[in-house]
Amino acid sequence: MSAMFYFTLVFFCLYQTTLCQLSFDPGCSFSNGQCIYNVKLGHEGQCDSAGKRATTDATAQPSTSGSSSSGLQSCSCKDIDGLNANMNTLWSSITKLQNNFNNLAQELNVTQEQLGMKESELAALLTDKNNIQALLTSNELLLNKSKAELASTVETLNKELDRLRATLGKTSDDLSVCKTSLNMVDPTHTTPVLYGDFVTHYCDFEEGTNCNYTIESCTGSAECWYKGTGRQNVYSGPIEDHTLGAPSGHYMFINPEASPPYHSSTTTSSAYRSARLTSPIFPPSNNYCVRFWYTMHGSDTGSIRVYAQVGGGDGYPVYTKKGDVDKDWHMGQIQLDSEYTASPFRIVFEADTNSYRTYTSGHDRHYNLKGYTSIDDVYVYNTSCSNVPTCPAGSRRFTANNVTSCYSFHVTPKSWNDAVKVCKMEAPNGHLVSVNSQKEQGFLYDTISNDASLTYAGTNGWYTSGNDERNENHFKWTDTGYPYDLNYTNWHMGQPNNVGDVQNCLLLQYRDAKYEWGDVNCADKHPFICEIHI
Ligand SMILES: *[C@@H]1O[C@H](CO)[C@@H](O)[C@H](O)[C@H]1NC(C)=O
Ligand SMILES: *[C@@H]1O[C@H](CO)[C@@H](O)[C@H](O)[C@H]1NC(C)=O
Ligand SMILES: *[C@@H]1O[C@H](CO)[C@@H](O)[C@H](O)[C@H]1NC(C)=O
Ligand SMILES: *[C@@H]1O[C@H](CO)[C@@H](O)[C@H](O)[C@H]1NC(C)=O
Ligand SMILES: *[C@@H]1O[C@H](CO)[C@@H](O)[C@H](O)[C@H]1NC(C)=O
Ligand SMILES: *[C@@H]1O[C@H](CO)[C@@H](O)[C@H](O)[C@H]1NC(C)=O
Ligand SMILES: [Ca+2]
Ligand SMILES: [Ca+2]
Repeated sequence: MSAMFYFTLVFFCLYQTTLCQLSFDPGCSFSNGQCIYNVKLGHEGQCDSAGKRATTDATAQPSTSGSSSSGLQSCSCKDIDGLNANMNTLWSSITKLQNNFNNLAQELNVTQEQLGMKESELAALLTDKNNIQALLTSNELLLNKSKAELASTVETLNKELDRLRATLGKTSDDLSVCKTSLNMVDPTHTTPVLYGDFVTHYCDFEEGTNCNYTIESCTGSAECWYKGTGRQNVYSGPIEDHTLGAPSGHYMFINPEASPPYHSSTTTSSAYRSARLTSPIFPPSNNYCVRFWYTMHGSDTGSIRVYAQVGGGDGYPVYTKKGDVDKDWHMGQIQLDSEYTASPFRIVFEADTNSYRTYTSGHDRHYNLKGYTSIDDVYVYNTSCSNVPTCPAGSRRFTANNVTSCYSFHVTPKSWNDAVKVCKMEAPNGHLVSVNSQKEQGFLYDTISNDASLTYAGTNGWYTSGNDERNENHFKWTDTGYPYDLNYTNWHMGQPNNVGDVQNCLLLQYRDAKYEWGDVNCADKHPFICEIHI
């Protein structure tokens, strides 16, 4: 019996905590599960009392504000600062609501699991069935009621978030119209961009189906795309795949060693072979944006050509890259207009090589096999490239050592590989966070400890991009696909310790020691932080 009462108490404490967190959310107060929302729209700015911009901001050009009467008549500097302040207020409200929402969603699940556990314990311990039944029913009623209230709070929050996003979108539009009409561009303030109604078809080539990309069959001496891990050849890139940046990640490459033709001379023109990797069919839209990562390295590197195949025909390439670049991963971007995208189409990645070997008196004399071309992490968006936001909604910006990034905190625990995938979906240059300085560590710690729901979610640590799968006890940051050494470190005493020989992932592990680091098993599930360099 005491077990059930204890549990009920715990449950209500959780529930109360949630309400408390929500009720000090500025602007949002709760009564009967209803969110009463009230945004205070700030109007502070840097304009003087006459409504002129009183700054030395070189990009605000007073001379052009006179000519702005040809644009928005009613738009003044004061309006801009007002809109700016409104937007920041809305934006921070959305972030808070989003965190509370995630927290609530998690608590609902935890509660259901706990209930199942305690019920079975009780059933085994107590013998008086009638009493138990009555007790269970009365507690179940209580719990059902609480669950329903939680569910309705979640729903209310969800609606509120949608409404705020819409308002923010509109304010953001107004601001940019206003700024454009005054010919003002402020490079230090980047308007948060909202996700539009586009979808992303993303392929990291980790699964066997290759996301329905097909490899042209290669017979005889034809060239072919292969799936690879790690480094194929000391003369060539890459050293790891682009997604995980670790030995278990995969990418596609053409293999000049597969069946290089024999040549009696060094004339390589007849050694030419090409290979194709063809996407599934994409449905029509006004525009498409394609982004992909490639390496091209080696003295005999050929080229990559990308086609947008409409009907049966290739047309001319929409993207071409030729020759030896280097061992690093680079991003290619293609903007496709409606001439290509008005009807269903496919994307074709074609790569070629001239590698060959010479043959003299029955012996292979020379292998000329230095021309690897690889691709990984292909993004196909059914909108134009300029519509795809650089940073996900709700992320936070921070600059340390001249590097600005946006960071998003994900409270639902995932394995390291699954967490990387979430970060990759956010942006082509997204990955788990790499903590490169004391400043960055401090920013992460401050952000988490200033937010009740992040503090609560991060009890058992946050994943970073640090990984030593390649070389035990040589942790590297993996965010670029070209793993690099930890310069700054912040290990907890006694860490890393590779307990059980299975700890290859770097966790911001010790909350009570300002998130000093430890190594853990990458299969363990933890909340995680994504970082996008901008
Ligand atoms: C609840 O748990 C189930 C199964 O564990 C999971 O599929 C689902 O996403 C969870 N829901 C939330 C809101 O966390
Ligand atoms: C509690 O909710 C469950 C599922 O919604 C339902 O099956 C059960 O009958 C409810 N219990 C009581 C006591 O109302
Ligand atoms: C992108 O595709 C999705 C799903 O097919 C569709 O709902 C959306 O309207 C499309 N967006 C554009 C801009 O075409
Ligand atoms: C691949 O094709 C199958 C069958 O048409 C479809 O169910 C699946 O969603 C596709 N996968 C991707 C990643 O497009
Ligand atoms: C940051 O960049 C500026 C201008 O490029 C340079 O003057 C400054 O030394 C850099 N600071 C650091 C810490 O690298
Ligand atoms: C590592 O840190 C030191 C000292 O902060 C700095 O001088 C050096 O440039 C850093 N190296 C890299 C590769 O960031
Ligand atoms: Ca990959
Ligand atoms: Ca450890």
